[in-house]
Amino acid sequence: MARRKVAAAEPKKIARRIVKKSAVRAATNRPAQMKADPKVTAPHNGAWPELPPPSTEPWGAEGKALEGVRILDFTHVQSGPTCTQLLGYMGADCIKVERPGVGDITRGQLRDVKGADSLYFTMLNGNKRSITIDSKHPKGKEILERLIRHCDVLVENFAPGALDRMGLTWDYIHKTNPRMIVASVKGFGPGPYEDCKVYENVAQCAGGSASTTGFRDGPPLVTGSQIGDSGTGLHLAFGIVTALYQRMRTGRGQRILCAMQDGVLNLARVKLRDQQRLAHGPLTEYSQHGEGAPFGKAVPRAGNDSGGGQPGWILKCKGWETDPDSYTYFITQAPVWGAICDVIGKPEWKSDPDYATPPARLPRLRHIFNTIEEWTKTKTKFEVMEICNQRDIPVGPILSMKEIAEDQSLRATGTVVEVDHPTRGKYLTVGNPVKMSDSVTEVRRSPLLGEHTEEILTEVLGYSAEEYAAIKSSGAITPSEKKETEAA
Ligand code: CAO
Repeated sequence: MARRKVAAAEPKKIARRIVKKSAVRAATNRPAQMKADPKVTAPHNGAWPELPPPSTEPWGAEGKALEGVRILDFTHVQSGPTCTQLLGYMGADCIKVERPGVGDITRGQLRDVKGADSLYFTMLNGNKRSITIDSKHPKGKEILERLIRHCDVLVENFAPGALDRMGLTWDYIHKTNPRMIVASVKGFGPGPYEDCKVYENVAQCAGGSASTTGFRDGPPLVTGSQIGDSGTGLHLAFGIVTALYQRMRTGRGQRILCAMQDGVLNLARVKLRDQQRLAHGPLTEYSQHGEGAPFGKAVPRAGNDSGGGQPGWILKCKGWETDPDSYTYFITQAPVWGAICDVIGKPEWKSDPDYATPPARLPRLRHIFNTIEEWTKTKTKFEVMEICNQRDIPVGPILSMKEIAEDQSLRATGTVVEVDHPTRGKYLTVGNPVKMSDSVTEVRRSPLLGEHTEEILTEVLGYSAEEYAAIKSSGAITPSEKKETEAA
């Protein structure tokens, strides 16, 4: 009881401390945009400084959720760019800093159209502006200082120590702009591997995903989903938005670290669950149990077993002999077991003690799935979906990337978006996977290298035309001759 009282009093105390408008202004970089409705004085739920009354505008009319947030985007390759692209989709102004003449290395990786930025780059850098700055050039450092003063968040995923070697230490940044949030992706957190450079698959291996992916009699496998890179970028975006929220109360920034190993482990947490369950006996829902194969000391690879308590497997569908994706995922969910028995023509299993209950089925899962497969092989994966959905049986077709690219419903929801690019023409990208009723997402093409350098220097940072010309001739924003000779 006493604890509850303290908890209820605490937000009010916080609210009293921060309710003054001046304090709200101090906690944000743009008082005009964050200004609360002067009519409202009561703190919301006692914890939030001054929320305006609920808007009466129609849903979706309130623009972009992160409008006004400025990101100093020092990211490259995939993990960091995933994060900043998501923030850009939400409306943040992402100013991507790239090395003059070189840019993000992915611009030239896996090129499919000669002379155009690769899809690797374009699909991870939409909704951003590009400025080229040599961060080691004295004038470049001066520009960066202005950007640090101007922005809310610096996001980076350089190799450990690289930001410090540029002179952009936390102490320097925090002194220059105490409100700035500095968000980093690294391969590992503090510990024996903290200095290591890390790419996607290394993270999948170090985070416990690879050892638990694949078939029991095969080697560890990495997944096709970029859980190390894009997964960690997603975690970082969550950290940034949370830190922006906290800054509303504290007025100061903080450092955020997302280690790729940690991000992968977070996504693979059910396997750490199973590791602990192993101490108490075999993992009965793993098909290996039904097959009589003993468990070792660590969680084994479970093939296509379902990760939850409802057994599932990938089954062949009509056309599997020629189409590598003619498969369905089929879950024998307990509440619809009767419907499954009817659909596959085994109504007697409903009352047979060997099949009627989930524990009875566990030792014979292989036989059960083989029997269901005899039925799924007579239907296309979409027919299986249609028939099973009518009976609430959870199944899912194995969709190829071709099918996804052509799926009109994904286009309609803005999950797959076609964008036009000046040098490569039209390309598909993945739009905002997070749909919000009152925040619109506009997906814009990725910027050309340095496309917005002049615009950012003059319109955002306030350099005069003369100063811009001087910066240009200083070599801080253009490729050095040496670099150009090397590139040629
Ligand atoms: N001006 C001048 N120099 C610049 C610059 C700019 N605008 N932008 C980058 N550089 C410099 C850096 O300062 C660094 O120089 P030093 O090593 O001399 O200090 C150099 O470019 C290379 O940076 P890097 O070490 O980060 O890049 P890399 O290609 O050697 O390594 C990667 C790439 C991804 C392995 C490494 O950045 C890393 O481990 N990052 C953290 C984990 C991560 O995000 N991995 C996911 C990558 S996506 O698969």
